[in-house]
Order: sequence, then C-alpha cells, then structure tokens
Amino acid sequence: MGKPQIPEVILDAHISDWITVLEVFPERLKSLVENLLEVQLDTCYRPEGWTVRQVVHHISDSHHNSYTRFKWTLTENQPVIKAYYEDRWAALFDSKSAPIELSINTIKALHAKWVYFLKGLSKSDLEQVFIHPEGNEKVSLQENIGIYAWHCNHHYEHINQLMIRKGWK
Ligand code: NI
Repeated sequence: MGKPQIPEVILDAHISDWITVLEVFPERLKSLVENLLEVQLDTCYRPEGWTVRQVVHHISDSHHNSYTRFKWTLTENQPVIKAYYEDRWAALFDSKSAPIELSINTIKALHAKWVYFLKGLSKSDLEQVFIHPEGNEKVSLQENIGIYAWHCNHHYEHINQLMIRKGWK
C-alpha cells in the first residue's frame, strides 16, 4: 500500500480516474463496514494500529482538511497549509467511540461537494499549488487529487484486508 505514486506528467485521464475514485468511495466504504458489529469496529487493523472505527473517523477528518486546502489554494497565493497531528486527532474520544454513521454521512456529503467542485476546475486551477510546511514542499491541486484517491484506497484496504484475515467477509 505504501506511498501514493503520482505520475510525473499528469494527464486528463489520470485526473478523471482519480475523481471517479473519490466519487464512488463513500458507497464503497459504506458497503464495506455497514454490517460490522461493535466489537469488529473496535478491532485494530494491525497490532498497535487504529481500530476500524478510528480509520473511518480519520478518513472523514482527513478529507475535511483536504477539502479546505483546495479552497485555500484557489483563493490565496501559494498558501502554506496547516498540518495537523492525525494520530492525536485519532486519539480524541470521538474518534475512539462515536458511531461510524456520523463519519460515513460526513464522507458522503463532503465527497459529493468535493467532486462537484473538482469537476469544474480549469487546467490552470489544477496547476495551482499549496505549500506543505513539512519540507516546504509544493503540491499542485492535480497531484493532491491523486494523493486523496490513493488515500481512499489505502484505508479501504486496511479494513478490507483485516476483514479477509479475520474471515469476516
Ligand atoms: Ni490516512
């Protein structure tokens, strides 16, 4: 699963494939987890890792942050984005105990709005960059679409592989 592999030259076909991943992800994730029992939701996907519940809440929080970065980038000149401690967010009480429906519903609404927005961006919008404070790295919006398509599949597979190993599916 590793790290996102973003091609050097990003073609329109890459962007449209990535947007499709973002578009279908809420339903895929919902179908994957909707029948899990509480005890299964509270199972770590790897030793010392997050529980399934924490992963679902993490996706919601992470994509919420990402959405905001897209808006910043189109309304400011190469903004330095705000990083956050995802492990500390995942350790907050709601990440550990809240019903996953809250985040499943958030992801559904957020992705619908995000995808609508992404589909309307021009080539020059997609080439706009933000600066990630870790390493002062410039990230273009088109790259960032690829990163978050990867992020969907990355965490989907954490849960999916756990379910396969445990014989839950
Ligand atoms: Ni993540």
